[in-house]
Amino acid sequence: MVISKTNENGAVSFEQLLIGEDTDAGLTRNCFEMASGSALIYDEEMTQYKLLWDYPECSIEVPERLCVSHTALKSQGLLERCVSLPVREATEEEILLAHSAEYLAAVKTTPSMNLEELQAFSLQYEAVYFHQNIYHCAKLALGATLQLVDSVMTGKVRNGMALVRPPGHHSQHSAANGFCVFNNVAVAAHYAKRNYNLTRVLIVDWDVHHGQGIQYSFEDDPSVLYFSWHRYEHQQFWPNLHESDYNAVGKGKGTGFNINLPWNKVGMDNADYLAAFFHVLLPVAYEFSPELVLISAGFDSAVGDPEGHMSATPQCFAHLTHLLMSLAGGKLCACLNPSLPPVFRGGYNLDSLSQSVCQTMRALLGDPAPPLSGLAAPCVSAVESIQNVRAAHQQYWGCLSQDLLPVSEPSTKRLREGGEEEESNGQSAVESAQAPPAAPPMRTAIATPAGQERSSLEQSLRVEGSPATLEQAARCIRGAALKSLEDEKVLCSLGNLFAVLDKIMKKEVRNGLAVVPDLPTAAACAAGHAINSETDRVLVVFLGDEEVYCTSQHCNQQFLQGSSLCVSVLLCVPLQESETRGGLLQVLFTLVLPVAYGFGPGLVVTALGGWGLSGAHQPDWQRACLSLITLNACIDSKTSPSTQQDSEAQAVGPIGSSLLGDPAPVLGPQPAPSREDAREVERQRQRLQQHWGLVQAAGEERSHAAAGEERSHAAAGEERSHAAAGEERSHAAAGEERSQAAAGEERSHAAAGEERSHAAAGEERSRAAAGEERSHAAA
Ligand code: Q6P
Ligand code: ZN
Repeated sequence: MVISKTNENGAVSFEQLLIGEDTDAGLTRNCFEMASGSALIYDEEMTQYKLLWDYPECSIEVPERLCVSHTALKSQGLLERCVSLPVREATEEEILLAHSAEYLAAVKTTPSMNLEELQAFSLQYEAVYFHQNIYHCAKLALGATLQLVDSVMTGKVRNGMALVRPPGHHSQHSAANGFCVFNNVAVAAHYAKRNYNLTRVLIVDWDVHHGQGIQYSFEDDPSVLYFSWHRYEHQQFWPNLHESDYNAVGKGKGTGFNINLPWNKVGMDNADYLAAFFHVLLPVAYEFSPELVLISAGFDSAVGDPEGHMSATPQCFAHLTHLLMSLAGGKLCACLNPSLPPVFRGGYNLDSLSQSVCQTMRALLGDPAPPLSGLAAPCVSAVESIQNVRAAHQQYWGCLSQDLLPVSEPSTKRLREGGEEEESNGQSAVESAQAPPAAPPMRTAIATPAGQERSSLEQSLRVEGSPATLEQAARCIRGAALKSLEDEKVLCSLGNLFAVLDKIMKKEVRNGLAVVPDLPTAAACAAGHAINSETDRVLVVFLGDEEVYCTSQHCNQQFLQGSSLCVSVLLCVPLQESETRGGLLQVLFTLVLPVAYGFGPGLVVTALGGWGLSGAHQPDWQRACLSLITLNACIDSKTSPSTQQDSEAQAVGPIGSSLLGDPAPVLGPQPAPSREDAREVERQRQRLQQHWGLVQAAGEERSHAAAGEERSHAAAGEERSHAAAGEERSHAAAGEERSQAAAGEERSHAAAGEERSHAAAGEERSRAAAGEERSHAAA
């Protein structure tokens, strides 16, 4: 119910725009409990042990690993923004949560050992050394991790980071392994379960090595979901375990709660890592809905690491962190096991490791994530790994259950070759060491009803613009939609919308929110206005029900009006079944985020409508929060003015809260998407993956699942036909052609003049963006 009334100067106050059933309940920010601040736990004492004899296997595990990261945090001014917490020694009882009494007793004898004894003791285990002070340090490393868990669980801080040494994820019930003495993260998960009665803990292990120790600790435990990606190369890479492969899904009651994503090639980059998050980790993690997230944060998975040989940039870790921060109400503990210090790599100003650590800390502190490079598409080998782990888990997770994916025969074979040339040396990818520009001091601009500011969104900037004129609007949109602007109520709300946008574009605020009566028109105007103001690329996302989708169709062409510099993408995702949240999550992770990252917008306009947002269904508001937070993460110092229908004013509180950086509420375990939603998502996926590589979650076969269908999309100028033996596609828009025969595939990208061919035993890949070419000889 909306009434508009003009006052003397022609402005319509929002109080008059929004009336009726709207109550202040909708403007309450604290719809869930919130903690703030980030902890940093570190103690120099943990640098006080080192390798005392010649042991090449362990020579890279040096004390500098730790202090280098700490120094970097200090010099970037991040230390002072954190809550500093003291370390403590873990108790024996705590150690026993993940280790045997015999093992503890053995380790306890090491402080009094002489050099030969230490050496002999170390040799019972693999790739680990002992020192008189390591038992003490191992207790501090574990104690620091538990301090972090305590401060996050008690709400003293929202999240935090523990910088510890020795690391933990390889250590086992009765064995030290791979530089690790006690399994810090595994004990922390047991501890959190026991002390805080948690029933769902997520462990994300983004270290380049498989944390087999964590896997063993929770294999049959459904209350701890363990995700690890790792360099694997068909078991050729350490620790060379069969159980590190994708088919190790857990045991007994814990079946489905162990997720391994083995990388069978080196050189995995930002696109590969993000694709793993979009298509495996995030859907499963949100379905699981942890109460606490622990990251086993090794940075040997970043570019420049001599062990990992991967190519993801430090900036990528800000995004990975950000994407996990909407889980568990923001309760996130990053347990850092720093890898090699820069002295070993020729000392650039700020090396890959330090930058990765700082990027992670910045994300925890709530800074906007930096732009990412190289997001065209995951490589063939990564897609195969992703497809295989999805297939292995499809019977355990609703979000994967509609897939019916076959396990794909890897196109990479055992032999690793030709990898070297495709890796960057680390130096080039670690270009910009200078601190990113500071985020705007004020975070969110909100144009909402006057008179309701008493609510808890006081940290936002209230914005009210003068009503837009028809001429102003005509500069933003054309055609039929202009007609709807004759309504003065619409012009008034547009004035407010433009005012919010201007604040964002002048970088006075990071994001904003406006309530509008006509969603599609407002979104089109917002995009047009931004583009007119020299925003390069605008992403417009409609998330809503059928009604929103249909009404937004008519303004489709308005989004295509831009010049070559100004591109906007319109992503309409109608959901058939408005009752299930699974569908929304599916859309968000497998469609919206991949397209958003691939597009790299300068501005995101999220249009939220439908789904009964106006009703008293708090879960719906929460979903809205969630979608905004996640989108917020992917854009530079970004901005998502979300427009929404005035009938949904009650969602303003939760959404505003999200924009202000509050953590999303815990939604609880999520249902599988409905059949209808899943079908719709799949249909959209087929369409979108033609242009957006990150949408791809499986190899070529999946496009045949649709049983030899034929479609043509006139609008996008694309054509596709499937024949029994292969497929041909041409994409006018992307200037790309692809044909696949049984024995291989050839692609050429007109734009970049590149060529690829896949033979049975090898593959070639090239990325337009980077203009690079890689080739792998036949194995
Ligand atoms: C690597 C051991 C053995 C080579 C055998 C954060 C630390 C780590 C430890 C790796 C141990 N290499 N030929 O945890 O995972 O990075
Ligand atoms: Zn590692």
